[in-house]
Amino acid sequence: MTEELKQEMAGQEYDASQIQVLEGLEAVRMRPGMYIGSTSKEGLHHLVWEIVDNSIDEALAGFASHIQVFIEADNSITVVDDGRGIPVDIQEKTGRPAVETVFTILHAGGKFGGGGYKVSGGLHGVGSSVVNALSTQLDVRVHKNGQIHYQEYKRGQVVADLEVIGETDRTGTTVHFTPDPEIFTETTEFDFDKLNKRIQELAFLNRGLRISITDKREGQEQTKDYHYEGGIASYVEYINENKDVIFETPIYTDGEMEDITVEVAMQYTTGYHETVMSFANNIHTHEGGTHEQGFRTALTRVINDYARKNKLLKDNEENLTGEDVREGLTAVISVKHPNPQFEGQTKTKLGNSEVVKITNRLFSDAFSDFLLENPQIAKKIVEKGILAAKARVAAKRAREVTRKKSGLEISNLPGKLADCSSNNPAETELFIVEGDSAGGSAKSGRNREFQAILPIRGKILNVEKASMDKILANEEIRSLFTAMGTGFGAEFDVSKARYQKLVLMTDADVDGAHIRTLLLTLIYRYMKPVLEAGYVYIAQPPIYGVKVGSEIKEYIQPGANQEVELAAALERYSEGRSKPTIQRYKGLGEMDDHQLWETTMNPEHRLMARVSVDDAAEADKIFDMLMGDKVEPRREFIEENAEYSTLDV
Ligand code: TSJ
Repeated sequence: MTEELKQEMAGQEYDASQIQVLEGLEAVRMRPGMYIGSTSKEGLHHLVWEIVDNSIDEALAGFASHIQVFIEADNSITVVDDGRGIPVDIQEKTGRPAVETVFTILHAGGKFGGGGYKVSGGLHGVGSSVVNALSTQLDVRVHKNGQIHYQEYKRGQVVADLEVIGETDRTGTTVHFTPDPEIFTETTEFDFDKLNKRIQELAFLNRGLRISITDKREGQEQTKDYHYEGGIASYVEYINENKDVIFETPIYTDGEMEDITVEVAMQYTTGYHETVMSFANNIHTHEGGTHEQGFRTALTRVINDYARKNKLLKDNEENLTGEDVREGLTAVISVKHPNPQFEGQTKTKLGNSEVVKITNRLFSDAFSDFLLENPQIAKKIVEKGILAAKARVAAKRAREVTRKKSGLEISNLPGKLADCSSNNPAETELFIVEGDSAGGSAKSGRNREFQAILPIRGKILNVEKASMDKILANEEIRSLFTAMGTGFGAEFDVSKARYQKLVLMTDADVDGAHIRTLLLTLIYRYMKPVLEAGYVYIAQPPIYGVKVGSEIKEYIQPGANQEVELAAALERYSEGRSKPTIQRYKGLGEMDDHQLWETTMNPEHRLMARVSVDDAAEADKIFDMLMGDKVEPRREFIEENAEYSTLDV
């Protein structure tokens, strides 16, 4: 309590309730932000709404029809209404006139008189006493019972008792206040556009209300007067003013259930943009809430029901989605609730759960009646939704194509893939061939009908150390996944494999073994289902061929017994007229196309080893060892594999 107040109290008898009053308004001045949100420009304008809301309530109660707001030349505000006038009789509890209590007791505004409900009140739920506390001066004139009752306050404190200052032939309340620059340190200047915008909105939200704003400040004198018999239907028309609409008059419905009134106005534009605005007790619920939820559900259901009943949607066609039926929609939903619960980050989400079913039922009934009574409009609405659904499906498809292009789908087959002509994965084979020269031989030697060749060059990426996007950025790896058509990562789908044989064809030397290990590791880690399905093979180019004349009679595979097998074969063919000769094969690159076909690719002669998951796991371990930080095991591996690969798969 200030010294000033204490001194005042010392000279006068105050009862307990009056001490509370003084302390209450003093608290408002101490922490204004707690009552009006902030003391910035926002808070300053909030004062106007705290006052205007009372007149709106009087209008909603059915007693006021005209509200005027003036920005006075000195930046003070006057609000005038033609309601019953704030009661001036002495209240039992306080022994003071009701109007004085309104301005001097925190939270007392509008709570007396009973009946109806306080619809407005802003986000902070405070009243006129707060405005009084934060104004250097405030005066009220109540026109009631043929008399003009007057009282003035300074920084919330009563200047003099309520007095009669004249006669009148009307009723109503006029409040005039000057915001305190000690509180509003940022600015005390009102923004006409800001007040005007909200005043127009209040006019839309309160059908039939006349509300005006007048700027009396020098050089910017102007008046805006609003009065919408259509209420929120006019709001929808206003929003759609410069848009093409699919029917002229907005659909409008209002209803009441359990003391909750619900109004909905809506109109479709020919465009795609959705504008759904909702309000609860004239407060814009930016975050939506239960009223919007009820509306959306009803809109979707009613349109689908109508479309089905009228065969606009066939039995085999899917329902329109909420998004479909809201394309091009402009809608305003306004509910008035005796006890609104505001939730969400900015307290602009209506939380009252009963509002879902009330809004749903009231709107559903009205809207389905409307569709029945206006079949041409109904047809247009349904057709617009169907068009939106088609566009949605097409857009999804387009997105998938885009994803395929940027990703690893078959629409973007790698340039160096020599694909086969068959589309039957059960019979097709993909050869991964090390090196360009072997790749060239394989391409010309293969059976184009069912064999595809993907040459890869050099060492591929260390998939263990690389991040997912690095792996996906690697050209060799991308080529492999793209050619296989299986997708990658979470989207991997073995059933999409374009080949049910994936054949690794690498040289029988240490580099070949290394590359094969890398490939197996990649497959093990990123294509495991392909391994599990048994699709992965390793080509087994022979080390020797046993030739009689120009014909190759037998191939000898590399291995520990290769010399014994060669001798046995020579034995078998030495009985004939011409002596068998030995053909020795080195790397893949040393075979011509015909030889490569005959020895390694022709299903009639070739040997291929199917790779099991365990084999690949082993390769993966070897890979870890090769790529790991330890030098010793790596050298051992390379020495052991110097001759040819002994990776037993
Ligand atoms: F907020 C305010 F107090 F400053 C204020 C109130 C400011 C303005 C511009 C208007 C009003 C206001 C209050 N306008 N109309 C009313 N009505 C009543 O307070 C009222 C009148 C009669 C009865 C009754 O039951 O007879 C009840 C009420 C709440």
